Amino acid sequence: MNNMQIKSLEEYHEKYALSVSNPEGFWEEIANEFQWMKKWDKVLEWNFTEPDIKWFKGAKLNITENMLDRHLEKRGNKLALIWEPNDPKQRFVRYTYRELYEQVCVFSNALKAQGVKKGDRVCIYMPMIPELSIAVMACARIGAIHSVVFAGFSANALADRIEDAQAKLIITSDGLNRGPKQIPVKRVVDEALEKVECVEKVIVFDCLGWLPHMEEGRDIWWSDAIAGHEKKCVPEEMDAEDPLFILYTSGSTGKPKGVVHTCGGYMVYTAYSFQNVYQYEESDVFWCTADIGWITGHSYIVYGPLLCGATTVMFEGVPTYPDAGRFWQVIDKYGVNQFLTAPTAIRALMACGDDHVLSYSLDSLKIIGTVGEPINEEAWKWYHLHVGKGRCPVVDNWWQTETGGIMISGIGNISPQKPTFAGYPLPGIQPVLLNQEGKEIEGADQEGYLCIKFPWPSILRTTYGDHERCRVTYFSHYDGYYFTGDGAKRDENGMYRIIGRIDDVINVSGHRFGTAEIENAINTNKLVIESAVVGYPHPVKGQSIYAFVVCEHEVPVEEQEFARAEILESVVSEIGKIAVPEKIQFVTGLPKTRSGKIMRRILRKIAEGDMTSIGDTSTLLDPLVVDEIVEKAL
Ligand code: 6R9
Repeated sequence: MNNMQIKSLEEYHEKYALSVSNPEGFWEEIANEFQWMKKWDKVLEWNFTEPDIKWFKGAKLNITENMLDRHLEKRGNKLALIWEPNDPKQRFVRYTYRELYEQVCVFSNALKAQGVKKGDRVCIYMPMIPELSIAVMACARIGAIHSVVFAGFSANALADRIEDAQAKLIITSDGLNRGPKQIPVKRVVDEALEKVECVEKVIVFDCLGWLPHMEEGRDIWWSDAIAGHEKKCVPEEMDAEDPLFILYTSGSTGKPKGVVHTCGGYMVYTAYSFQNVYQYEESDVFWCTADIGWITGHSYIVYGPLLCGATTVMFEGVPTYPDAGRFWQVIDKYGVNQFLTAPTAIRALMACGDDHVLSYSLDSLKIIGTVGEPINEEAWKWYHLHVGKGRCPVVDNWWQTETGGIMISGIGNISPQKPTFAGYPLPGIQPVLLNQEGKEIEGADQEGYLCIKFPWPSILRTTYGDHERCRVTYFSHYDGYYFTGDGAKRDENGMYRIIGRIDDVINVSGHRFGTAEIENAINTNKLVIESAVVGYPHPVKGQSIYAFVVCEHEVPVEEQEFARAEILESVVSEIGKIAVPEKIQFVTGLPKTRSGKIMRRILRKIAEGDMTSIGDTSTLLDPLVVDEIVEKAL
């Protein structure tokens, strides 16, 4: 996809200006680089009121034809996917484009044989193994809508997502490897399936040889499901605006929402952003360490790289197993040229000492990226110096599940870098800073709510099954703008720095959780009457969770350890280990306004240990509770 690659800063500015003055012309030229079964009647039709956004209206395509078939002639023998197992002693697996194409076709046929049709929802709950990518693409090939659920979510969280999407089939495995541990997966699916009724079939990949319970008539082994199927499968003709996938993400209220992305726009934007931000060249090897359970894995392990004919690395393990040099060892092993990871991983590895990184050459690296949360200056500098050896640009990728692809970021070695600043918007992206009244803030050195005022091809189209929720969450805060939920700052050169969430979303190790979601989980515990959770700064995780909990009876000190364990168990069971609070403080009441609203601002200050700036508490229903909470703060 070299034709759409920006090659200089000057060209970036030109392209950016064009994308604003003539967005339709700009995107049409890029869209022409892809293979369409039928081209569009209209490039863009939109309003942010309903919202109703259509890119490439009337066009027909199949995204996998663009990821696989299209490359066969030129890149049939090129490596498409390199899989690095959890255990470095185990053999790695490689797929050429032809092999991947064949595997996807076989599994597409297998899904069809299980009765999956265009428009059906398929839930994928799997470890980071090649079959996960194959399953994702097979769904896309036959027009089934995939909903990948991160395999660290609990049975309850999985059941909610299956139910919401009304998934008909689940693809899973017996268990998974995670560093030194092996974790059951099928058992979680079985438990989730006790709570839902829509699922007809479960395909199970044998990852660990565990022989889990197989429900007669419902569960089928992957190897049996694919047996005898052809290595060819005609790709389903999809409308550009047909849904491609659903991905659940947390917001400030209620249960996680199913963000819906569509075929045409998502294809164009993930490829465009990948090609540009990472300046991918034909022989490069690209590695993104995310899990495919999150949007970063969707867009920059599977879709973006394969659309661009790249070699993409997929890693099953964790950064610190068998030791803190694992990432660097893998980079040297495959000659990785572009590397993308999260600030939390950088900080964790930084804390393990420089020796682990200094013993690897990392000569192949050209560009290193960071994504998922704000990166602090110290981590940025360490990454640049020790991983990038002072010569690789750090591209800080700001974006969201809802945006589908990278929105604000450095572009390879082309645009300027400034630690902690994500940088300039990509062409086609029109960010603005709004003040509380919703007025655009102009000029340099300003801070405000980050919103986007014009659609780009991979903007979310709806939240599954509840369009009104999409409107209220993203398009109703400020008329005519997409609301990101982030606060940002713009410097004198127009570069953006993302400050963090301004809503009730906590970002723990790059994972998003809503405060309400965690509170609901805590409140399921029978000891608990009510709770309030807030985020506070954590040296490795970015943010950590602090829970203030009111119990039915005051919990004596000697019983607190037990009660804490019980509450943690509730969170593990409702959401998963990834969402457990670091601190739980038992309190007799929460600071509330007279109208009963919890004053999180005060609790945040207490969690941060900043007792001097708690501010005015006189409007509270019972100001005395604050004194008590402060006194016993953890
Ligand atoms: C891609 C992804 C989105 C939220 C987003 C913001 C935070 C992501 C960031 C960043 C600062 C970056 N975020 N990237 N903050 N700098 N480079 O992470 O999607 O899981 O939906 O999270 O993460 O707060 O609003 P998602």
